[in-house]
Amino acid sequence: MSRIEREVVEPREKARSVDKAQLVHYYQQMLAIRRMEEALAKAYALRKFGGFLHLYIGQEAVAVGAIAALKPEDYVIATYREHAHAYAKGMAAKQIIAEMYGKETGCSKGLGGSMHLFDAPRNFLGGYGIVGGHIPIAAGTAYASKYRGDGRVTLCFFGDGSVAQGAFHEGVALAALWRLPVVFICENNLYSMGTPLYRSLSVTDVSQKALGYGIARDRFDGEDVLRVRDRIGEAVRRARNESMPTLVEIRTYRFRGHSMSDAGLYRTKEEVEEWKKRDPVGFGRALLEKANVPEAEIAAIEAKVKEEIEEAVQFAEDSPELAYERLAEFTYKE
Ligand SMILES: Cc1ncc(C[n+]2csc(CCOP(=O)(O)OP(=O)(O)O)c2C)c(N)n1
Repeated sequence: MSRIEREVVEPREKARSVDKAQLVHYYQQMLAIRRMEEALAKAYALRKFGGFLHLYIGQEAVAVGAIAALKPEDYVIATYREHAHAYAKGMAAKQIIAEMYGKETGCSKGLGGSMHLFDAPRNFLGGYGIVGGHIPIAAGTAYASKYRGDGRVTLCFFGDGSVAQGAFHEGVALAALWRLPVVFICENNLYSMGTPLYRSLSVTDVSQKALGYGIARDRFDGEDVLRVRDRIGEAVRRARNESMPTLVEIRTYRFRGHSMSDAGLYRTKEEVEEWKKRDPVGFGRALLEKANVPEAEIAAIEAKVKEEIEEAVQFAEDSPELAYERLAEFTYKE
């Protein structure tokens, strides 16, 4: 067992009573994210669109579980691996896929593409391409909420590669000092591109960074959507009721490469296969089976998801590109 593998072993919580409709909803969301990204990978390989594409496959329970703990008026801000967070916050697969294709019907009129999804009405404040660059922005939105007294919470997602960045410390320090209603979620998928965490941080328990700022922390494995929802739920309550930030480290794994051009030479096939045994989508299906949801009902959810994603791809294919003359309209404001 490698050093990385040893770090993610932890005891499981006891069984909980669960609401069937919620389980169905979480499974539908995780599966739709998985299928949407598989469709995106295929389209990218067929050169239907260019730029970068960082897939979230393997981490689905984190975005779905954490965002399930929010109210619609709460803010979510994320990095370049943000397709899942956008979908879980309510953006339609159509709008996401069309954005990747660079089409006018995309959420940013096709001008952003992957890394730049944004949906102001749903309070999804974006993907950001600069590692850690959005963490002070999250402190800013939480400051605005506190100043206005609007009761909103900001969830800020970032990778383990952000933790050594100055922006991380700046954002967390101010959030702690000013008691801001924000939850910092480090999605620790063990690698920053090809660099394992122990080569970039001397203390690989990321949650310990909270100690230096005097804020609450939590740390757990992220394959179980219900665990993620419940544990992030505690942090969200702390933010909303006590106006106090929390730093949460969720250990997870990306099954695909860092981006589409990553050959994955820094990890073994065996390691990837080992993690696939803890597939959050498979875990979600097992939760439905445990809750005695009939196989036919699960198959119906799966068929509906397939249809949703196929329709979204078709929508993107059929959509027009933004007319060249309109480009500046969204770039400059007089
Ligand atoms: C400030 C900055 N430095 C370097 C890069 C290049 N870069 C893009 S992604 C990445 C790795 C980040 O890894 P992590 O934060 O762990 O997120 P993950 O990709 O694992 O989700 C790097 C170094 C960047 N985008 N921004």
